[in-house]
Amino acid sequence: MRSLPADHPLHAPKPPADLERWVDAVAALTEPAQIHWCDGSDAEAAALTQAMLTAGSLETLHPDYPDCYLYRSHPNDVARVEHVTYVCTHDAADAGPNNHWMAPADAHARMDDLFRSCMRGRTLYVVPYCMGPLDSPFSRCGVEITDSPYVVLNMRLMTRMGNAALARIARETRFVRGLHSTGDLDPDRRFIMHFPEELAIKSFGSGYGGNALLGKKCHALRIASWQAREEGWLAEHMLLVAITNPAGETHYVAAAFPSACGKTNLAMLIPPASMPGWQVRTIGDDIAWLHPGPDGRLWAINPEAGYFGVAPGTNARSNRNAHQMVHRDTIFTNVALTADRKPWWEGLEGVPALDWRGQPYDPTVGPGAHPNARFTVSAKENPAYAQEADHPAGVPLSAIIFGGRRRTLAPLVFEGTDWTHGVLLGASVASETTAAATGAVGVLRRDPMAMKPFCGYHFGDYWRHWIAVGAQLTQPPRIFHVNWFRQDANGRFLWPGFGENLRVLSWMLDRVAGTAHAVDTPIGWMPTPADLPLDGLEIESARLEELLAVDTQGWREEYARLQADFAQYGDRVPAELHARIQAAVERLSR
Ligand code: GTP
Ligand code: SPV
Ligand code: MN
Repeated sequence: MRSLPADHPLHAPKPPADLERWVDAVAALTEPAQIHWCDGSDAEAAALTQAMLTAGSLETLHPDYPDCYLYRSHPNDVARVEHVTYVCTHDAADAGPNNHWMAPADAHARMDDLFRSCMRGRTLYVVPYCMGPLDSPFSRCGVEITDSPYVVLNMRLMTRMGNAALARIARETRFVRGLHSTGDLDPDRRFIMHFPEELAIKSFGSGYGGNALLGKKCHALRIASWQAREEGWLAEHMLLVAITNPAGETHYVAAAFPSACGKTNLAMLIPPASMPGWQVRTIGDDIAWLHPGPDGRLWAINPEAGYFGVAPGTNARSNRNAHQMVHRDTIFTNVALTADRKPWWEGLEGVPALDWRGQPYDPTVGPGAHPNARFTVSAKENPAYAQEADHPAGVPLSAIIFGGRRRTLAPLVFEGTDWTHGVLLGASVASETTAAATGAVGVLRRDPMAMKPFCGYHFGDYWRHWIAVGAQLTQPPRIFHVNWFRQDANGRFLWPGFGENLRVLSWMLDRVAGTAHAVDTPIGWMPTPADLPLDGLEIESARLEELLAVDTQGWREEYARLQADFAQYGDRVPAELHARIQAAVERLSR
């Protein structure tokens, strides 16, 4: 007798009783026409895709894009909605000034009102998933209940979804419960609620990625950051990358940049032709879970299995790997279309025929693709995929990089003098807002550790926890701050960025090895232009000087702003951070 394929539905493990009870209770509240337990199989994905094509909610693309589809979301539902995202803890103080807060009982009541009967005529999908390798002790499971087949197809690419995850859930006792409905897409009836004390999420009224793919920001950052503090680890908005130098030595680096500020690009970096022998491979592009290891190093896993990446700006020059990657098995959301139905966005050649709303393209009306148009694709499609992404123990970090999008002040790169100073570098990240969240774009705001929208508890407690984790490390990663986004008076970027960023990474790895020179400045250690490997790069020396200068008056003002920003977190801010600011200010005043 032939054995069944591994993903055959007959292999479905028996769900634990409390999961079945929860599904029954949700079904009683939401009244779906039917219930479907997702097994994660190819056949299931094909059937869902076919149903969406028939319904007209997915569209096929040019034959050069096999198994790729276009999805257009509601025009009012194109980004994360931070103003209606809540952390609902019993004590409001625990959520911190960095989160919107609602009492758990009130939040449940309000959400249950919205969910009542909301799935009539729809299918309720039960989506078991695992964040992280299925056999890793660091991974955590969840179940998302949703009425959106688009969410199911995305969760299948972004997580280890289906029977294998359900089998782990059946073995373990704890899983995160995420309840999602697209609802009626009324922005006034849209809420994303987190209950970290209950390991629960309720999301209503949006189908957009960060609001609706509950394994991602809701579970793997907001809920996980809370769990991580209780359990002694860190859940971070970080890419993970393996960098091999010409000598064949591999270092693992994590980097936190705010949304749409370059994580996917750095994670998939292509070395410039003038740096032969370097190799960069991707472990993750958005989220990293960090654990202090018994060896005193900090170990990292990527809890995700795919990328939900920014499409605009992606092209063969800026990111050849990503450009190749999104030519098969990809879901495109809110991109434009060429006349022959190829996906199009700003940064690609030519002009589209239809814009992201499906209207004839008119450049006077707006961009072709939505600025937050995204691609969803399995990480396995990445030509630079690192096998280490599947290692249950993760990878040991040599360096952590923080960065923001800042036209002025922040230099190209500087280095923390030790772990605690590195925590200050992270806590002081500020960045111009992007289209990844609704609201004004280009406004400078403080975004500590790139976690402003994602930290599930009080920032003061979070920085304290960061310092406590560092205290356990005998071989901590070095911590750096970068800014790829400095501009000249004409609004031109001073630094070429993208692949050329490897020059800065090379200096960092030499710092890790103890071989690179740096200058001791009031803000941290900095390279001089001569310390960076710049062979093969044409850049005026005046620009380099500007990129690597410390503006004394500007930094005095910056630290004053930082102190004012920290003041809102009161006495939960670790005294060590105040002391480090004070020390820097004194040096700047000498
Ligand atoms: P999320 O998925 O939203 O968390 O964002 P991300 O950090 O992964 O953003 P991504 O890498 O997709 O960056 C998107 C934007 O940053 C695009 O507009 C890119 O063109 C721009 N970008 C990335 N790297 C660089 C760089 O080195 N220099 C410049 N000037 N722009 C960059
Ligand atoms: C971000 O906004 O940081 C993203 C996209 O990575 S989303 O998953 O929508 O949050
Ligand atoms: Mn992100």
